[in-house]
Amino acid sequence: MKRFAGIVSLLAVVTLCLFALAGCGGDKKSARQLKVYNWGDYIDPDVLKDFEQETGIHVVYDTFATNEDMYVKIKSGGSDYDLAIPSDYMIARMIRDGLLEKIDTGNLKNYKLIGDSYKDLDFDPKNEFSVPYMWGTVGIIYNKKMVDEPVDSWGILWNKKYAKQIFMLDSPRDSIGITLKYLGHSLNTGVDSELGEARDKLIEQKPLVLAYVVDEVKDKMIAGEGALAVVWSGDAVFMMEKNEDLAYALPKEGTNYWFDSMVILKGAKNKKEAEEFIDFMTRPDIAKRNVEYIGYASPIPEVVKRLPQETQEDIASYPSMDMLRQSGAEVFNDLTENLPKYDKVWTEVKVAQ
Ligand code: N2P
Repeated sequence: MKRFAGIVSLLAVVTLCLFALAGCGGDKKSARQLKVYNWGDYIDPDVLKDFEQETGIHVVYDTFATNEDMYVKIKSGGSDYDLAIPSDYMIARMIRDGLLEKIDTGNLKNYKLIGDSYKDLDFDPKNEFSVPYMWGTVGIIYNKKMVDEPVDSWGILWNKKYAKQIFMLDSPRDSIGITLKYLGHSLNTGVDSELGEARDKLIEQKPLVLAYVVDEVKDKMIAGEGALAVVWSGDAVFMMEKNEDLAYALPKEGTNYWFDSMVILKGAKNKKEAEEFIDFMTRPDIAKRNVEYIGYASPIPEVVKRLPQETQEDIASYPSMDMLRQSGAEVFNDLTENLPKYDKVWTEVKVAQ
């Protein structure tokens, strides 16, 4: 009998739980949520969990590999994201297209912690639409065991010695951009002959390229599957931590340096939640955890100060802005009417045999 009573009360408990769960499900409308669209491998996953736990906001999280992929998805509508993290030139384009909401930085307790060098930048001159997340450069990661000459020029990516040992970034602005720099042109050029030269150079390089990749490059270079790869700085830092044969170089012809910032998308249903997320990501302890996990550079001086001295001085992590500008490094511009020319170059490169 005792056993029977036990079973009955167990059943009662189970039923109650089921009702409670159903209640939660039915209550979905009032539960707070946030839809985030970020680059792959661009956050410490535990930070996301902690945000949900601290705020009770459920995060729906999706990733993209390039600015262009992100843009197409958002522009086509129906994706419903509240927040995204594009780069400079893409932010300018999204502002121009009316795809972004203004952000009330007055609601952000931690906004004041962002360094002045990361504010008032050309792509958002009054800081109305974006809050800096990370910044960095484009460079070459190489395996010292496979490359026994100095890596100081983009030209090495055209050296036949490294045929089928080179990874290029499957990202139009980056791959066309570094080729333009190698040829001595601006990576924002609209001059047809210069873009034609870049196209020819990239087509000439194709037989040497093992693959055009984005996030997959990390596993491949760590495993020693390539000698040279064009990568973003934070990914280089991540790889160098895992394989000590790897090193990062910023070629002498200059490169691209970039800023990725958090934006709120036009018509976002969860604007308040998006602001809470931005403020959370800007909190120094949280920003530091992200930096340590993904390898990229923080625009928050308070965070940088807390990193080991050698990281603060490492050109892969924190090259000085002066050094970059002197080397002719440039930020990508919104290409406006010249954009179709770049799209055409990239398509021609991709289809070439
Ligand atoms: C990380 C993406 C880095 C962003 N996978 C480069 N702007």
